[in-house]
Amino acid sequence: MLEIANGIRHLPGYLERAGQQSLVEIVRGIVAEAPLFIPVMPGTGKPMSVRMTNCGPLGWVTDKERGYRYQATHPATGRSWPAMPEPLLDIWNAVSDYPLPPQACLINFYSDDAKMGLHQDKDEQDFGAPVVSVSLGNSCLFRVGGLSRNDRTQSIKLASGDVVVLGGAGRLCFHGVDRIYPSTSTLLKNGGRINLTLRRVS
Ligand SMILES: O=C(O)CCC(=O)C(=O)O
Ligand SMILES: [Mn+2]
Repeated sequence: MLEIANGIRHLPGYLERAGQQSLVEIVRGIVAEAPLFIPVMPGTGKPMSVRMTNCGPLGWVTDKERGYRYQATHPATGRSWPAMPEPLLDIWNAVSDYPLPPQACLINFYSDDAKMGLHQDKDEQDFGAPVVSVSLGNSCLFRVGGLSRNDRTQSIKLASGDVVVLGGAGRLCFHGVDRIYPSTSTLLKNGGRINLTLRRVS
């Protein structure tokens, strides 16, 4: 376990290969029920480069008109999100140090040229619970800063099977994904990276 900054923990290789493979199978099942959508920026409608879906009681969605929010149904199908799978609850229970289960798991699909700009996770009401993130597939360069956008940042590589916990004073730190490193993992047949973020919402 590496403490990157106040309350931000990096657990390299938390999941071994078999655990990573079974999560990928689970994610495929979720995507079959709850298809990936392309999120857009509120206001401008500019598409992000990641594709997303969710599982659990609530899912994070965004559109031009209504912006970032959590809702119980898929924006395109109108159906409830698939259930939170047991292996993700196990990870949360092991690393979150929080008494209640996660309410949302956002599933991000990065193609090898996708990235995610520096942002805070602040669409939740409960900042007492950490955000727990699981990386699968190709490695990425993850950037993490402080509580204001202009604070100094540091960058770490996240590899397949790594877990990151944004908790405590680090819960609201700015973070983002600057780049994906192609061909750094054989987990996903078509390359790219999957990131799962477990969150408490309310
Ligand atoms: O892909 C990652 O490692 C981070 C994802 C993230 O920050 C988010 O979905 O809010
Ligand atoms: Mn985030």
